[in-house]
Amino acid sequence: DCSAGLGSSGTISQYACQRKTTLKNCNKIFTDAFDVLAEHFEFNENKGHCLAFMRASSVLKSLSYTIRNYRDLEGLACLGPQTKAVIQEILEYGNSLKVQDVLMDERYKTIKLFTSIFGVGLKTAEKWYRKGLRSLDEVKADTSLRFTKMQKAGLLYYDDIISSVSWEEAKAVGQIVKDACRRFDPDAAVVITGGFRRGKEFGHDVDFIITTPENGKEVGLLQKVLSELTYQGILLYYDVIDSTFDNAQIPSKMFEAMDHFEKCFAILKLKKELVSSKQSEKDINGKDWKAIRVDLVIPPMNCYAFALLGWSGSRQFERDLRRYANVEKKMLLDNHGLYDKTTFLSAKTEEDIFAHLGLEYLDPSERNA
Ligand code: DGT
Ligand code: MG
Repeated sequence: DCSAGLGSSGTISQYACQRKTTLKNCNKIFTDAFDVLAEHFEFNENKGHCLAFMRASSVLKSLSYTIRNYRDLEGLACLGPQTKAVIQEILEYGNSLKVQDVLMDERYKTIKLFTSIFGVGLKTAEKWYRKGLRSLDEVKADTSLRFTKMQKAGLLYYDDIISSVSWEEAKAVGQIVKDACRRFDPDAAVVITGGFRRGKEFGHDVDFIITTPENGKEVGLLQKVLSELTYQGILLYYDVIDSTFDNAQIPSKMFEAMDHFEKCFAILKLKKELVSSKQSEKDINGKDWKAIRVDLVIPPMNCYAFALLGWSGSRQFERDLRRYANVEKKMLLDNHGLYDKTTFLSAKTEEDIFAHLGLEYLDPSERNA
């Protein structure tokens, strides 16, 4: 339960990797507002303001008490005049005018709608907005647009993909992926990562890390698994990104950069009969399946712990973990490894990586920053 105030004994770290952030959020009224503002600044490519609101939101998510007055903010990291002003406004009036304005803003609403399509990023959404398009129907009807294969799939399965994936559905997909992998390598390790590993009940996709105990044996596995899923008739869409991984590569400083492992962005057809709570359910059109977004990432075993840590999220947790490694330890961390000045530090488990960084281990359920 969330206690009132009196929480700010001691200080709270500016780094999410030094805070425990569970899914229990005592300050949702403030963090929802900050998340909207962060997204607004992201859409306007104002990185500084976007980051400021994301960090402030993350700090408030880690508190075990609800902010009830301005004094509760004492000793909290990452709160500047701008974010404090929003908190003050919400404390006084129950909401923020700036947030209300953003939520009503036509550009914000349209960019949010368009970027919710699988395969549509900020640049494309903006281009469509500038063309005067405002709805999905208008986008679909515009014959001058050239859609990528990914966007076509995104539009075709839009309603299924926008309705979030439940843990029950994720488990059912997990069984399908595991069975397909084990067919070709009985020792293959198949782990659900991302938000579900952090204990979320719903997600926008299901993320998997797949590897084999023996380094190198993972090569070729993805292609076999994809053939198997195609044979089963449940692979609705896939895009394979080949590995560009080089063991000698020094970790990149750029967090947002995609990692170098072989991976696949897919859409799977999940039969409702395979989901325990949805047995024999059909929608009005008699459709007895749901399209689910699935990411498969295939690192070699010697990178397994780094890949698992990097894909478990949350995004803010990952950003702060790398920033902490960089600024406080003068090391470089990414999804492939940890580099200390001249040497790579090896790790078999996530615990090893936290230990290398001199950090207390955080369970995935405490990484919901
Ligand atoms: P969700 O799926 O919306 O419920 O939430 P998450 O936390 O599962 O987020 P998701 O699926 O977008 O990504 C899972 C984690 O994987 C995320 O916290 C960071 C990592 N990740 C995903 N995509 C990328 C990427 O393009 N680059 C890097 N470096 N990391 C990524
Ligand atoms: Mg996910």
